[in-house]
Amino acid sequence: MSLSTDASPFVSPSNSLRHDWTRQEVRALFDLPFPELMFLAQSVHRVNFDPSEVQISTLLSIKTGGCPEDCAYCPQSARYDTGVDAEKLMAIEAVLAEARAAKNSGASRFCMGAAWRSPKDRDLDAVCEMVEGVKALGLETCATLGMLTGPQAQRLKDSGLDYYNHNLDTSPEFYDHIVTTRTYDDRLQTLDHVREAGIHVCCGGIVGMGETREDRVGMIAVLASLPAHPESVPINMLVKVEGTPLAGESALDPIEFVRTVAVARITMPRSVVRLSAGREDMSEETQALCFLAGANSIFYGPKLLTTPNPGRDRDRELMDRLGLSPMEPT
Ligand code: SAM
Ligand code: DTB
Ligand code: SF4
Repeated sequence: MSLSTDASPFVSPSNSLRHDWTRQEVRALFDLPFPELMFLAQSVHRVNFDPSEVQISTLLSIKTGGCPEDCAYCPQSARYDTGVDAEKLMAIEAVLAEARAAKNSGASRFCMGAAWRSPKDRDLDAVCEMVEGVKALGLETCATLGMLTGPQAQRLKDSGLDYYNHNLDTSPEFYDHIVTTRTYDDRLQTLDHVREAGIHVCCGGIVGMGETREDRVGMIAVLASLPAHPESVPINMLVKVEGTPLAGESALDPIEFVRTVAVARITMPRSVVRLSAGREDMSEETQALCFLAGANSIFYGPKLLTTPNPGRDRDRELMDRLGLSPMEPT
């Protein structure tokens, strides 16, 4: 890789999308001097987005805890003693009240998360009613419910679901260090069902789980080589939760986090890249670098699913200081 400020071959003149990213190319991006990487990321970002706009999503855990899966990062797995108790699926009216509040505080998308391996058909009936209700409020809808069959994805689409979140989390090689109760291929299969149903895909991963840079390279290479790039790519910094196997993991260098965001931006130029979990423990300077690296979405509101997120006042203040404004839904 030459040390040049020439953005080619990554910013193609036709701004066409590539789905054939090799690990070698993705690794070369990660290895760039930081100023070169940031220049490329900004060049790509500006061709495709207004760099002062940030998409605003709010999360709600509609079914918390008691999950049978063993994801080593997750406070909601029934296998770990994290103090998160298993609850039942929330009532529809309570979910709609939260959605109304999210809309009034400025969110344009409402993401409903459930601690399931996969939804039972009876549960899906209730979630479909929630999706219809949230959509009727004028919000974009997103859900993350675990693995889906093709018909389940179709039912969600028919009820008005705009996005489905299903993360690949890490590289194929590192996956079974993190989760043993399902496979990478299971994840890819659900993503296929979601795509086939015509729902927008929200798919990314978590860094800071003790993976190597090569695992981060592998994860981005898989995401950027999907037949269609996910419309939304959440990059999460591990939230270390006491009781989970990853609680004692050492912190990832924030600059490496920013690099991961930049590489996601360059390889998936038209995707909205979300600076996702982990902002509560991230400096405002690191967050600002993530926006410079091409992140253009956040979760807004004081709680993610079970863990804290910066308060609304703090985020409004940060956005004001950086001159960022909310992105209108497309
Ligand atoms: N159960 C469903 C599933 O796993 O697909 C949906 C909910 S699950 C909590 C959604 C995503 O949250 C996971 O795929 C993971 O990427 C992210 N996540 C969970 N715990 C996390 C943590 N401690 N830090 C960062 N991200 C986390
Ligand atoms: C995503 O990529 N991150 C969100 C959302 N999609 C569902 C979840 C973050 C969860 C952080 C841990 C918690 O709050 O339980
Ligand atoms: Fe369950 Fe999802 Fe947590 Fe894994 S990430 S334990 S599937 S809630």
